[in-house]
Amino acid sequence: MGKTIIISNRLPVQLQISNGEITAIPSVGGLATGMKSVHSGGDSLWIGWSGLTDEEIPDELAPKIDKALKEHGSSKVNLTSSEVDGFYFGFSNRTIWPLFHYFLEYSEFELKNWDIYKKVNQKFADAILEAADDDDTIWVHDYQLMLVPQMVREKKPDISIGFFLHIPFPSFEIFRTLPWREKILEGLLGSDLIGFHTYDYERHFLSSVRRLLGLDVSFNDIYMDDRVIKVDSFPMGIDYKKFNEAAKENKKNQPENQSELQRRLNKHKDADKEAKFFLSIDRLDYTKGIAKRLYAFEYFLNKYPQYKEKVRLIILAVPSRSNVPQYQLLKREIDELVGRINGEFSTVSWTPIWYFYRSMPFENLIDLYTSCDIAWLTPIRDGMNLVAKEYIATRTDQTGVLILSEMAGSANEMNEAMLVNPNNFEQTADALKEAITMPKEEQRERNSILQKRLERYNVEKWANDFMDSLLDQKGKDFSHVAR
Ligand code: ADQ
Repeated sequence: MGKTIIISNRLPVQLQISNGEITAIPSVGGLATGMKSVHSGGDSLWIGWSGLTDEEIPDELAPKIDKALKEHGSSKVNLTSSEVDGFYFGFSNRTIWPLFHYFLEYSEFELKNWDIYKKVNQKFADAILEAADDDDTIWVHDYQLMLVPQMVREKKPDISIGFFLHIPFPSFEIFRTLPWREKILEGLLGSDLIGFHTYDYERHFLSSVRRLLGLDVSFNDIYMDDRVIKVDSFPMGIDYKKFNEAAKENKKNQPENQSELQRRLNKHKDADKEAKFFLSIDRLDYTKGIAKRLYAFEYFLNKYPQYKEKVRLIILAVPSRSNVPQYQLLKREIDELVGRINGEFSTVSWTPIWYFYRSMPFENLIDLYTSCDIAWLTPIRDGMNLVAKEYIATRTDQTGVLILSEMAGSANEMNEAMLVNPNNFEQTADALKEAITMPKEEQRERNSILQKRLERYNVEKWANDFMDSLLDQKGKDFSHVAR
């Protein structure tokens, strides 16, 4: 068996240039962690964009960058700034991202960006073809690279290719509006295995394949020429142990070792034993429903005024895609909403919303997870939502309440959470009240079931299941199925 080649838009390392020297720092993001068992296990290569455009890399530094990346089993695809604009900010994030999250009105159908998307996908495919042997296994990730499987298949018809989509696949009625819909499906069908987070996304995809390409579909197999493509769901998990153990360590921290954040949170909790912290953590993205959450919070404070001065909402919003206009507008809307609600309800001793617009180090993320009584995660649409899983993993005494949107992929596996429709403020306000008053015994009952499930189906199992299924698919003999 050959090596494994992983391909994603971004490499799992961050490059830092200082005084002509290059440092490559491993990323801590979900995908990077998730793929650890596949990538660090031995013979593997990760291909992706480094995050620096060609214009930002001085000629003399290019070999140093390649060397630093090689030490992390990585190899970069070179992109110019106009390619990043058209491919990443353009087609990926202004066409596919909104469309696949049902924000049809935000989707821009620009021929120029589509052309750049094709061109850049070909660059990624060429980088694979240059590195791949026939017995290698290729795993392509996410919506930025949907044409890559077919581009590789054309040149290497027998190589094993898997594709995983990290965002929802929308219903046929939404998907059909895309001018290049057939091309996207054909691109994906270059794979042997196509994975989604949930059964619903899988069904939507199969329905589009049947209706737009007229292909034969039986259960989760697609018949195309002399190939059979398997479609399946693989709900992504988290590194459960990492979060659980970090939380245990966090609890042991003596005051002198605690972060400023942890000390402040503890101080407030000590001062008022009935005080409750609600936690909201997301990238600042319109799909995550942050603005709706703020309106729902205002509605809650008006409907249940007895909780004024008792509850606090901590919002951690990570800056994201800030040169896409919709994200700039959203940032302004959230800034204004936070200001208005705080202005309306604050007292001399109480500020209802603590708003952080930044990324936080892992330790502070754990401070928040372990200190907040209620995690309030209500995206309008979300492929999975790993934050919900991380929160539960850190609840070492099994208390804590998770209020989760029905529209998050994770809701399918987290039935013991309080599931709400993010557009229903009344239901959400009532859920907040119920969460505040939920007996500890009930919290433990719900969380112990969730924890067992998350511990068993962790991110390593997710990656291994996908790889096993891909190997299994490649090992099958389909010579008799040509239709
Ligand atoms: P995202 O949209 O980025 O991912 P999510 O699944 O919640 O959403 O993952 C976010 C990750 O970032 C989490 O691991 C979290 O710990 C981390 N994070 C969040 N806020 C942070 C902060 N302030 N500082 C530091 N780290 C922070 C996409 C899809 C999701 C899907 C994932 C994985 O949109 O639906 O679950 O991919 O497939």
